[in-house]
Amino acid sequence: MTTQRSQAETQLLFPAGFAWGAATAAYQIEGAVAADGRGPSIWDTFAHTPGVVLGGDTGDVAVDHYHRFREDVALMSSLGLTAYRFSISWSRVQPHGAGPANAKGLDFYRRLVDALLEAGIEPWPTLYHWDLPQALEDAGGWPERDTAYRFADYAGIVHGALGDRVTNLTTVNEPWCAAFLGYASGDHAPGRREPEASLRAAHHLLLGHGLAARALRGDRTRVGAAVNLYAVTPASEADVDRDAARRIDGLQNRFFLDALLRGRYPDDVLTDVEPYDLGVHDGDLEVIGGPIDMLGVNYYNRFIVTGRAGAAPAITSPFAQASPWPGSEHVGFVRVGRPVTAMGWEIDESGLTEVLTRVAGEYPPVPLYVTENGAAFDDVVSAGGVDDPDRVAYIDAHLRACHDAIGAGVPLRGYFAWSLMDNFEWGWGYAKRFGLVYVDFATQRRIPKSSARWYATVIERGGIGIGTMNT
Ligand code: IFM
Repeated sequence: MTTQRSQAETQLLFPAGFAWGAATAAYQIEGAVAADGRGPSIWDTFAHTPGVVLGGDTGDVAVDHYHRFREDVALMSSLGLTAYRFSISWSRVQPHGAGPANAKGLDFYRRLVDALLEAGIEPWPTLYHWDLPQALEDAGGWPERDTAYRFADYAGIVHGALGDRVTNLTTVNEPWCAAFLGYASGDHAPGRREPEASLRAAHHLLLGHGLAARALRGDRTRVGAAVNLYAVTPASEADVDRDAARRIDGLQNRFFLDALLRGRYPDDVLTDVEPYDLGVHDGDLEVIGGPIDMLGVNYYNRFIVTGRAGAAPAITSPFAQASPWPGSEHVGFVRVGRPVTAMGWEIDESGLTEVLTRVAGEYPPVPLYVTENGAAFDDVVSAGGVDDPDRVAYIDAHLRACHDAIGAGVPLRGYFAWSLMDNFEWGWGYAKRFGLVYVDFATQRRIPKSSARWYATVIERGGIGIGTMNT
């Protein structure tokens, strides 16, 4: 009894039933891009374009999860994960983005889901993590309204195949990135630099979410979306900086939150992007703002912004040339000297508490999950192992931030570390390692880092130690 009490007193415990997970995405891990009838996606095309991905890397092989998923599920099991968030490759399921399902593609996800369930790990599939079938991009991509309807059809196919064994289904992951890195800055596939198209893409991604959510919600299926939110702070109290913060908060956070949770776009953001036509039809926002069962929050860092000329752009790609903020291209991003990850992103866990309490405090109630949070560091193998104390410290600090949010009344129900294992980090190729598990990309050998062992202890104890990092 005494032992139990003293253990509880020295730990920050999370609520019973809290989901302890890790996350990945299809193009970043699966490889096998031509296997079993998979069609090309915009990321296949983009990654094979010279000069857009560091080192000319592609996801052709990635970490070969398509062939090694059983080994990977065993790894998850050894960490004690209770949930695993992954994405489904649309072009495995519908090679050309429309028409009948490719049975072999669906079978892969059936096998994966079954393996997870057998291991006692809850599958959390995401339907769209940026890999639009190339055929749909050829027809105009997300800026075309029809893509939203094609997405809803695809969602129905996946639900038909997996709906009997999957409870939590996420529609779109980080629609901000898909829209604005894909169609405004061109840092991501399909690499277009067309501000109006990017705004239409954002609207149609949300519409696709809404159409899918309306069709799939049911007794068994809980549907939500995952948005990447940032704490946004003006670099100074000057009007020009406060306006910059309003703009970035508007397009990065409120555009998506207001649409999903209130069924409207913020007036000030619509004014900021006034010259552009988003292609909104009557009734769209009712569809987008229809009920959801949970909201995923992806959090990495805080933006400190200025409207003054001469500040640096945000770090969105090694080759960044254009702004991903249409209508607010002048805004600059400032560093304040905090420690950075290998991405150059300053670490600020207080921003996570801030965004979670903001969503819970300012919007209609919805269960929240941190669906991504983690850090890249320059990990090295030494004596057969990988010691990554910086990642342990990062996740420890962010879990404390989650605990603070729960203490403040936020209905936070789970946490997914990004990422389960090292993988293809988009424009950075294989140069940035976010994994709890190290992958030797030449041999595909998986080596759990010390952060993986530490996270396993956290999961086992249901919380983190006060004043220590439970190592
Ligand atoms: O790797 C990405 C992921 O695909 C989406 N969210 C951010 C991660 C780190 O950049």
